[in-house]
Amino acid sequence: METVNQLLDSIKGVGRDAVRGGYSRAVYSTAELDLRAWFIEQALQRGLSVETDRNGIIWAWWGKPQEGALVTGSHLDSVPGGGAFDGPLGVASALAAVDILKARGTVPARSLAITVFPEEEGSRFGVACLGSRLLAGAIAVDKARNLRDGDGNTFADVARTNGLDPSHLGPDAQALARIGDFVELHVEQGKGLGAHGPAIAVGSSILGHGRWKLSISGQGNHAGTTLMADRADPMVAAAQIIVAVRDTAAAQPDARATVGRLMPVPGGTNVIASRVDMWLDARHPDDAVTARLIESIHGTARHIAAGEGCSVSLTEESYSDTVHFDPGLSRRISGILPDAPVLATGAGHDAGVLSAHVPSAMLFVRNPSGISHSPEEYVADEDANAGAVALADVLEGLL
Ligand code: HGY
Ligand code: MN
Ligand code: MN
Repeated sequence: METVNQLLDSIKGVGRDAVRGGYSRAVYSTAELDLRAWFIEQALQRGLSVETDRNGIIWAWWGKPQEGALVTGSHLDSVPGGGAFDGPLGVASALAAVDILKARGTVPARSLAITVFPEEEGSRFGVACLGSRLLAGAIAVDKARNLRDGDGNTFADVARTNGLDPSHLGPDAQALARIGDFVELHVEQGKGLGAHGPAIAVGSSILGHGRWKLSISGQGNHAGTTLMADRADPMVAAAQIIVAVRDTAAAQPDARATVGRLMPVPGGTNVIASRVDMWLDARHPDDAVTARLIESIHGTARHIAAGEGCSVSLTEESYSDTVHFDPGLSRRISGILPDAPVLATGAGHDAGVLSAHVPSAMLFVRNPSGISHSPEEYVADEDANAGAVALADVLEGLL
């Protein structure tokens, strides 16, 4: 029986990013397609029956596909330069948990499925949890179809290239009805599980979070012939806005706001940019506070832009309310794992999207540094194996 880290070792060469470090496994990239093939092979080796639904979600069934099944799973796509565990840990742990249950001679009273959701990170098409949002009807299908990646490919075209029919993307009540309970195991992306004590926690809530695009327009010009007094440089405005984002969030307890992605247009060394696009990620437990935060940032950005002779537009790209996991399911899981503390998370997950529709819960596995979305993300062997055993115990208790 392979351990979780042995399973992860078998994919450790897939999608390595020599420039950024870590892994870049964008949805439907060669790397993520290789991971999908790996998962399907692993599932078939365990005698699971595998299907990919019309939204590109992979379902590996122990028992026949049926309504009200017990489902566990996560994602295989990553952020650019991400770690080895965010997503794949949940998928590998689900495979290892099936091995453990089979070794125990468990006979499921209801079917069990392992799911792999596409585009959880939203790294290619900009909307996080795109697969589970499509399944649950949590995104307008036309908006999803017309999402574009950095090369201008629409999601519809990429989905078609990967065997899906874009006209069939969207809410799938039949597939959703197959989820009686959903449990996602995930690497902890914070410091809630300290270096000592329990290695596994039960999730309680997910911080509300959203993504906004800010476009700052100025006057493109020549870097050498344009006097400093004659400039309307959107990069200078952007720099001030980014600091203002930091200051605004820092002044609001529990708020987080990040600009991790910025794109000057045209982006030449000897060119004053004509426009700067940048993306804001903002989060707070209270959705109304997040809304006020964005309003404040937008007002400050307009003021800064005007001071630089520029203008700014702000567009919301996605938003997820704060999620509280199903209390009944979480209580049952805490009953199965009495030593596991209960932890809130600041990271979004497919379990969060599903929780509006089906009873959902999460397990977190210790990440000693708490660093994530970075090559330094780490889970020790013994904690990864403890996670698989905990997941097996939870699945056995819920089957
Ligand atoms: O951004 C998030 O919180 C998650 O990792 N997609
Ligand atoms: Mn992530
Ligand atoms: Mn994740």
